[in-house]
Amino acid sequence: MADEAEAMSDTAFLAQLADIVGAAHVLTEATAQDAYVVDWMKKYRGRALAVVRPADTAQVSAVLHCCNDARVSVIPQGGNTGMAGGATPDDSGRQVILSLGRLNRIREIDPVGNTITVDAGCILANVQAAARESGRFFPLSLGAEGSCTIGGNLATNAGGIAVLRYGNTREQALGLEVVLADGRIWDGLQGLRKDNTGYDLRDLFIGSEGTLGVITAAVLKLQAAPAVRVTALVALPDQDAALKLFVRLGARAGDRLTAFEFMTHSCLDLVLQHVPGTVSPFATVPPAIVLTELSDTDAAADLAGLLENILGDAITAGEAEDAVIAQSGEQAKALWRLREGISEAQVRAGKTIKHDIALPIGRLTAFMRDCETAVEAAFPGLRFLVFGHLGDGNLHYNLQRAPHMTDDDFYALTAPLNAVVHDLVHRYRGSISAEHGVGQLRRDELPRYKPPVAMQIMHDLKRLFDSRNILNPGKLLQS
Ligand code: FAD
Ligand code: 2HG
Ligand code: ZN
Repeated sequence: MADEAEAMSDTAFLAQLADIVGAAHVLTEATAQDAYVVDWMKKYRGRALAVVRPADTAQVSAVLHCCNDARVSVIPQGGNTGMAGGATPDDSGRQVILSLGRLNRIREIDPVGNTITVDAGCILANVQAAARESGRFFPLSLGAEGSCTIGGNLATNAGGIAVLRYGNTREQALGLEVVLADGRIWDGLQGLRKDNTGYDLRDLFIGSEGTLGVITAAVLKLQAAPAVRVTALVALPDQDAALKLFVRLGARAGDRLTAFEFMTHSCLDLVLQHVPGTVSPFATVPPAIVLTELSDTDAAADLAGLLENILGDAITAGEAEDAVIAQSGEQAKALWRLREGISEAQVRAGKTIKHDIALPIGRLTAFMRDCETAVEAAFPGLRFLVFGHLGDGNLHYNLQRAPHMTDDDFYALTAPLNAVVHDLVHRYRGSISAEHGVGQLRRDELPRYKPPVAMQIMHDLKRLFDSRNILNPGKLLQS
């Protein structure tokens, strides 16, 4: 009898949603939902009452109003490329996935204020293209840019490969439009560069991972387009050399240093083995590798000469063994593929336990040494895949199973392995989530490392914004 009543109320509830967005945009069949209920890493799988695809802010507002009244949880989802399980529903089959992909308009480009206003469901690469077509540059860039959305980037405060020069997603945002849990709309799209009228609501929503409100649009900063760019892959004798090279490049190239990405030899090995079409420019895979890029808005700047010179000095000083400078855009792309293919290669190679950590830059290599020793002592034989945005102090400290382990044996190590890595990160005064967010992946670890006062304030804010706990419950914070 209860099941029948629930089924009837589900029918009525789904009909309400269909009235708002159109029946074709309320997906209830398992096959239609498939791409939405599993995350990119295929680590999390949930079930959903429906996937709802609104077309605009008014529809998002009406859907949230309806869900809040019915106390149905809502999981905001953009491109579903997140790495913390933040966009995957639980397995109750009672939650609604709110997919923002149809909110995909470029609303306005302001060439005087140097801003672009976009719907939250715009794919990042489309925002980059719109900026380019208007003679400007939108600098946020990451491996998933062909499918992640601006809303997801803002909700996770994504980093990526140009943070060193331009900052995280937060630094790109001048304003937001957000729908609150009860359907009210906050229009914060003035796009002002100065506005000291109290608490900064924009910064509260950025990085809130869909737990405080649904971002429906944003005003983003544009930059002058780089006219010249030079990319190099550098072979290093060891990991310590990476920091020396970083300091050397920073001192000579200043803010023309746009990217400084690091990987250990096992990452390059993995890419060469699993990503079709990749070729190493080095005869043997070096112990450590850096991919670096300089760029300038002045077409006359001799960046190739400058980089050649700096790398030559680094080789003379023993800080680098070899370097390849891309001679064309195609070659630069091929070098980037070696770096950006690491995530894809990991998925193909098997299960990975990931750590996305931030550390004081100067202590990175000391940390790597200490952590390797600690992990090896506790869990001998694991494969280390250490890479990341070294210039931002951000490492992806990932591990794969030892040859003698089954996947299940390996996954059973997750909690104790996380404790070894993250306790050390904490001792080094670092962060256990640099750029991917907390989602469900790090939720239970957060209270171990975040001060109780900060946790309390976050819970208080959550209650204030979402008193019925319908927005992405169980993500970021324990419910
Ligand atoms: P989703 O995965 O759909 O959602 C992520 C979180 O944001 C969820 O909690 C979701 O509920 C919430 N959310 C989504 N849209 C909204 C919205 N409109 N309003 C409110 N909440 C919302 N990340 C980096 O930081 N740096 C990298 O270099 C990087 N490289 C990557 C490379 C690859 C190959 C892949 C697969 C991922 C990478 N990521 C990286 C992770 C991921 O792409 C980013 O975190 C991205 O910002 C997520 O965007 P999305 O639209 O896919 O969000
Ligand atoms: C990257 O920098 C992404 O490539 C993904 O943040 C990291 O696969 C990962 O762990
Ligand atoms: Zn990254």
